[in-house]
Amino acid sequence: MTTAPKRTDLPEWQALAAQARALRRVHLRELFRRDPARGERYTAEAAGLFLDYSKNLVTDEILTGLFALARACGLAGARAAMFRGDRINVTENRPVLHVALRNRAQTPIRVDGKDVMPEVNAVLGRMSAFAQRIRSGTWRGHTGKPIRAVVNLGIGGSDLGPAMACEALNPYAQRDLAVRFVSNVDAAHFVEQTRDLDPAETLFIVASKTFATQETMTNAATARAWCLRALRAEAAVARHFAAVSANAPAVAQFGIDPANMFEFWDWVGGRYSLCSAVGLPLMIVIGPENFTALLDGFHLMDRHFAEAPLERNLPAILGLLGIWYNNFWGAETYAILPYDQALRRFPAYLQQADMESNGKQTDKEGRRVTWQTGPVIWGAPGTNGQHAFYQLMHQGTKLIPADFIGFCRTHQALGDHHVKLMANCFAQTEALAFGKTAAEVAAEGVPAALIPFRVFEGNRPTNTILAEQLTPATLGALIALYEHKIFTQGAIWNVFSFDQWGVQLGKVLADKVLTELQSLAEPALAHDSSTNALIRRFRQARQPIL
Ligand code: G6Q
Repeated sequence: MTTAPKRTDLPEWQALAAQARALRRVHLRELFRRDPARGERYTAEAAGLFLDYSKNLVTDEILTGLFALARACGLAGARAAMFRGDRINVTENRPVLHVALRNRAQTPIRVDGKDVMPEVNAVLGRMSAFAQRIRSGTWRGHTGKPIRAVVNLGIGGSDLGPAMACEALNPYAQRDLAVRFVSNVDAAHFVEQTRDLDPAETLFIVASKTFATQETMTNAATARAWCLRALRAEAAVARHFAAVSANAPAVAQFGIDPANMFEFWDWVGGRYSLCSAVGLPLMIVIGPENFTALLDGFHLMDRHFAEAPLERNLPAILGLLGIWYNNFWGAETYAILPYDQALRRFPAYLQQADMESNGKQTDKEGRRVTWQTGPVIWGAPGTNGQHAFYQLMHQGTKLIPADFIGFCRTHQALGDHHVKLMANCFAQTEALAFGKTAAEVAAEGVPAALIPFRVFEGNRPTNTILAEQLTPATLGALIALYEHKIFTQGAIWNVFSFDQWGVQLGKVLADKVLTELQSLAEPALAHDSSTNALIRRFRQARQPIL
């Protein structure tokens, strides 16, 4: 291990800390007054996304300082190493190449000297042929009926991406094909999602990189039994099950026809896998052409991240602004607020992408970090959030930076719904930034005693991301924007963003307890007194296993 300087010892870091102290006395109202063109100057655009970052607590000097920090932390070198296919996932000794999955330019990307693009294209081609057969009804189930429902069985990275994107791209869906997602090991999830489905018309996609995850394997076994109970022939499995995995032997052992297995590779992280075969349910639902448009959007943002100077680079700007609040203003959380019902699941998707990537306590040198790393990511669509948690954002005591995401055009042009939606989006960022002073409240005729309760301090920072319409390409660009924002932040915090030992821990922890819960004889428990007592209590009241 080398001994790179601690991030907090960098002169660029210390300069920013001093600038943050100085800026605390300046209000956004003042920053906008000083520079009337601020709202036009602090903007950037790429891959169909327009970013307005003017409502942030920054000045030209601070932005210069943030870009200098990115340079001092070697962001450009780290970025080049990822695109080149270096083994930057050091703790798992793997490259990180989700960018290869959507490398529409087809430039060779080599892993151990071998270009991965032919394999990537081959799997995309097989997915596309399979998707067409399901969509056109030429793929028949065991009894000869066409498929009407696709059920994805997967969890975490093998669930959140396609589940989010299927909802986001609903307007592009083939509406006579239902798509469902079962992730939780809680049987209620499987039961409720399949309640109204006919096994003869249902296709299960078992999506698991490892093909060993407890939840997914349990749901897959239940699905198999559900299917066979109705169709009464082992041969039905081949017509009603497909697999998405990096583990071919385990797929074969489960009984899924290798012809229905769609491969991905260990250099694709689960939370970065939407463009791999993990996107199969999405491709079936929106069609290969729209899926390709999604990949095109991802690729445009990838190129922008790789090539644009930091000062105009959307992911770098978003990442650095996040660092500014996380590390220099003490913000602990970050809100994602899409003004689009179809992006309902986008905050949850980013929660995984961001928190699993940068929720790390050890720097690349193996030292305990002495600076804050990834924030808590949360959010909900507007306008719903306005009637719930925005109160705390406006008048609470915590600083919550937020991204507002909206679209100029809607797929559901119904009356004045969309203009009302976007009026709320713009009005909220304005109110968060500028607030309402005591004088303004008094001028409204509010009694003196009530004025303190009606004052809004403002100075709450937000970004606005505006695009023309939520198309497959726009969604691709939007996801890639956040992926590379996360990459930027990981490079600056000097953490490994592409492993997830905390998730691995969860995967093994439950096994021991499961044996104890299931054992017929009273088990000898050697946990702490709390865990022992909980296990005993559960055993006393538990149902027999059916
Ligand atoms: C993602 C994580 C995690 C993973 C799931 C499912 O980056 O590693 O969310 O995707 O645990 O894993 P499998 O695909 O192997 O079932």
